[in-house]
Amino acid sequence: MENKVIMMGLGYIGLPTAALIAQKGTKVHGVDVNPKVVETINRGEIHIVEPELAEIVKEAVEKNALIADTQPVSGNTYLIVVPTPFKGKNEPDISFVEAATNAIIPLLKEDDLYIIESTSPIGTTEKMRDLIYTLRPELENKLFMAYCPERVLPGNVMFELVNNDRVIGGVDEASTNKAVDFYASYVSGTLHKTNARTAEMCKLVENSSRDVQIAFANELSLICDKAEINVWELIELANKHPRVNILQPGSGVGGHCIAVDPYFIVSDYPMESKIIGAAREINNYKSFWCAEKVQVAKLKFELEHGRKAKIALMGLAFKPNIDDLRESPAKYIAQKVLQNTNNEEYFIVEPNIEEHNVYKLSDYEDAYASADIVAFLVAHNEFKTLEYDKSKVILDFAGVFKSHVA
Ligand code: SAJ
Repeated sequence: MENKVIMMGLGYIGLPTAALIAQKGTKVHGVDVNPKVVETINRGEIHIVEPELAEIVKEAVEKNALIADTQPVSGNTYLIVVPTPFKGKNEPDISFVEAATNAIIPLLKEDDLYIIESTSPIGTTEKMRDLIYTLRPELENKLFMAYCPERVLPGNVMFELVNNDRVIGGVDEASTNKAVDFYASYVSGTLHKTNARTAEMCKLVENSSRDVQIAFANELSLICDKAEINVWELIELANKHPRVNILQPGSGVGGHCIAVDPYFIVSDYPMESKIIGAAREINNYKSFWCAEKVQVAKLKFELEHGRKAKIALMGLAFKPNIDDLRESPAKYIAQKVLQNTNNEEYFIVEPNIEEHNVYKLSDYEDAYASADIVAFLVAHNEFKTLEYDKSKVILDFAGVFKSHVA
């Protein structure tokens, strides 16, 4: 029988994956709770920003290989690619995974393959297996179930979906093997077999590892600020050691993955995850510290010059050269600084977006030329074309000039 994939969730990962599978010749029925998203995709258009995605979706929809809908239909392979947000104080909320699973439970039949890709707390796949078999006891041990985390970097999704290695963990060996066969149809990276719990943990650990490493760099930046050492130079020199590879400090850690996933471990294993929890605190504190630095610079300027400073806040995105402002430390810093305005003049800059619903955006060159205090919150490429101007107070949090912060 021809394989048919039911993709539950058509967001940043679900839609590119659905389009890619459809492009490779498998029929995909994509499901999203948002009717607007469904309409957009069925017109052959996309609702997210991702290079190369638009053409692939258009082609897949025109060929009838990809159909979007608000409801699932019967298929052979079910992929759960929905968000796992927080509830309460940093506790993962798997209700979307549960809802998507509940929606397909009536459709399941013998030999179907069920895969979760959503970032999930450890034990989620087993929990969903138990839920499915409680409601469909006649299918017990007749389904294949696995967890396979996505690992793609926004902005490079279409390449990484195909080329990255994947970690695939079934609830039993037969499930792992069946899931490996499925991914082999469109992934050219190596497919690594494990069990479901290890695969779930692997995703959380990858992002936690990066968060811990960035926290180390951010902690160094705080120490160096007090010790009057240029942290950028220090890290470059330390990295000349063959076994040292320190990441870059910044204005904090943002995005919906690295700043989020470590909490999935910390909330379930609070006593054990000391470094992982501390890294989250350090990275969050770094953003607070940057906002305080701007405040201090502003007051100092006023005392020294007897007038209000003009201040440029350079960048709002969560990392360089993207237009994504969600969970952005730069946005947090801007909000915090602007809460304490006292008739100073501000220039808010984000060259990757046209307009913002709250802030009036300024051109980056104009803002830089006009400001007395310039705080680099993100190291966008445009900013690196500016020339270091000694007459200004430059708070180089993002390493644009790799200069000492104040
Ligand atoms: N950052 C630093 N210093 C650095 C590197 C990054 O401060 O040296 C900051 C960035 O500015 C940003 C944050 O960290 O605020 C995260 O950016 P990122 O580029 O490191 O990662 P994301 O969130 O875009 O994507 C990550 C990736 N995970 C890893 O690299 C381990 C990606 O492969 C995952 O698929 C993605 O999370 C996800 O979906 O989980």
